[in-house]
Amino acid sequence: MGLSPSEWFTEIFQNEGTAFSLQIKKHLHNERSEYQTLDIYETETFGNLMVIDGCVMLTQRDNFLYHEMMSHPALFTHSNPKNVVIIGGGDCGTLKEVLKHDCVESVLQVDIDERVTRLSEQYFPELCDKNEDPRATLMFDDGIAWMKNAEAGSVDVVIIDSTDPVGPAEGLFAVDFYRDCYRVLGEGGVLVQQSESPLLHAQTIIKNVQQDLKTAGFSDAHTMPFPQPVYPTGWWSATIGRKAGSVSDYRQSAVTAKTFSTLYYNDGIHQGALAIPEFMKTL
Ligand code: AG3
Repeated sequence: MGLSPSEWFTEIFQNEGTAFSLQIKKHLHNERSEYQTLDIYETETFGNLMVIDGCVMLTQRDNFLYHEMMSHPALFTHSNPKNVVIIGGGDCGTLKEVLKHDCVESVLQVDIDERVTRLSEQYFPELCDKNEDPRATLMFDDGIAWMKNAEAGSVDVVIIDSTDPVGPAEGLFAVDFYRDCYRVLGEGGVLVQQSESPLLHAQTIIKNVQQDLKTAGFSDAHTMPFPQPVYPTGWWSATIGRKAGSVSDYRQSAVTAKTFSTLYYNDGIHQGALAIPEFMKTL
């Protein structure tokens, strides 16, 4: 990883024989935190870029796609989301989207690595400008342990905004963790988990997430594909699980009447994300 002589940052997807590159102006920051290696670059055309352990996390130009799809479909699937917990999400991009919902009374973000948030405050200030909202709490702790100890039925929506399922995030893609989420969710609770690339991971990670959610007790699980240019293959997904009822039922009139602005998400996008691509129908 790092800079090639022509000043490009490249994330190589070794197993897939592909890579994604961004031309960079400057390497702004590098550190080894207690948990991972963190890099920030200024790119030529995508704004600032955050990289964790060599994997692209977000850029200023296109993070809205991911953060909007990690939040709004799940929040509009719950009938009245008041208490939201974000596991991971230290850059605060998901938090910012969740806080756009007036019905939300509290959002707790539990990320293991405080340095991710501190760097985001510095290099992605537009994602952190709602962190002082009295409804928001930033906790730096192990999300798996937090979920194990949380009170049953105390949360309406759980959002798992993690890195790839290797290293610290591995335990977030596991049936035991989903069982804890299920217990902590109230009646009508909704969970959403970032679930990697439909092109690369349909038969592996996505299939497992869907199956594990059902094993943990969720009545329905559905994977929503969306574009994300800077991640492997440029095509990413989020998988929603619902404690009772179908993921296809959502508060459609509330989406149409929403008063906050988004750059990608709207009712047509929500409906489109509920469609199942042919090759994913057999998962
Ligand atoms: N979470 C998704 C990271 C997965 C990207 N994978 C990769 N580049 N290999 C990003 C955190 C955004 N809040």
